[in-house]
Amino acid sequence: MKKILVTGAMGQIGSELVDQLRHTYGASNVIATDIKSGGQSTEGPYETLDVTDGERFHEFAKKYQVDTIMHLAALLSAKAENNPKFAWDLNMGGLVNALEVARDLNTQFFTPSSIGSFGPSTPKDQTPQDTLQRPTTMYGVNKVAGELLCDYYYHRFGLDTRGVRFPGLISYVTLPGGGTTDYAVDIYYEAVKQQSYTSFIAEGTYMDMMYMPDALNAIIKLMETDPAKLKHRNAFNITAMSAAPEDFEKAIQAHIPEFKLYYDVDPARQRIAESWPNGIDPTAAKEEWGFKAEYDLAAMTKDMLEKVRNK
Ligand code: VAH
Repeated sequence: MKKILVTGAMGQIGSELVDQLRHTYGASNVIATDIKSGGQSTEGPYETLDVTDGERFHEFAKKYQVDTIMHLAALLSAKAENNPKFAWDLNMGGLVNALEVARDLNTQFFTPSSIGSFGPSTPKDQTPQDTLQRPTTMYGVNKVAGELLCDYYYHRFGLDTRGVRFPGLISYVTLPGGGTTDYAVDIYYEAVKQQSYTSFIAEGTYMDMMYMPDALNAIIKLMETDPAKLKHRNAFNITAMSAAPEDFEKAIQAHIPEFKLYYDVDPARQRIAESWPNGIDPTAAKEEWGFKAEYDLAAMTKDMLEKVRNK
């Protein structure tokens, strides 16, 4: 990877990934793009790009002669359920544009899938790398179709496509927008602000979670791995922890003893959460490219509370 174009650069992952890539590969070698105009915290090229505009996408990739495309622009699970047709157009239209640009310029390609690509008939515990995927959300349909599309471009055109199935990501730089796991971010802000939080996800609802530094390191490590080592290409299961709201409550109370967690369950997002696994098996990622998460719930909570307090 030498010249990288990132879509969705103003999003929860993109905003931090661009900074980390710029520190690693040089600011001028990382072209940040997003539908929002506005630029990045660290200096470097920025272009306003709607990924459903294939022409413009192609124009920027050629202009900067990129050798890698990291496609992050997408609508997340809860928002996608409220606007399924738009989610299809953005998530699938944007992805096929990204893959076509990558094919034309023969770049390396990364796009994330999600634990959202699994459904209620998927084994819920230690969810295998290769298993039944019948998601019941538009986001999940987009993610399964995306995994298959990326595999197709690899087998049909030899495109070097790679991806991971992200768990819920927790971060303090940019708030997530429209996800089902967003409660796990909001809880830290509310704990600092008012020592209490009302969760829209019910007690006892386990989902995979990961701290953003581990997510960013996983992307870069996967992309830098010798392709000969990869038996899978896209959609590696990766996770750092399986946690429910009460686990976050306990972890926060170790720092803020008076913290109180209440519940006001949102049926729509609860339904999405219950269709996803309790915990997935990341063995393939560990074996094929040395995936390792550094942060467990306690370490993440300590760092998140510090960072949110300083924000
Ligand atoms: C969402 N944060 O909630 C995203 C992610 C696994 C969850 O895909 O939609």
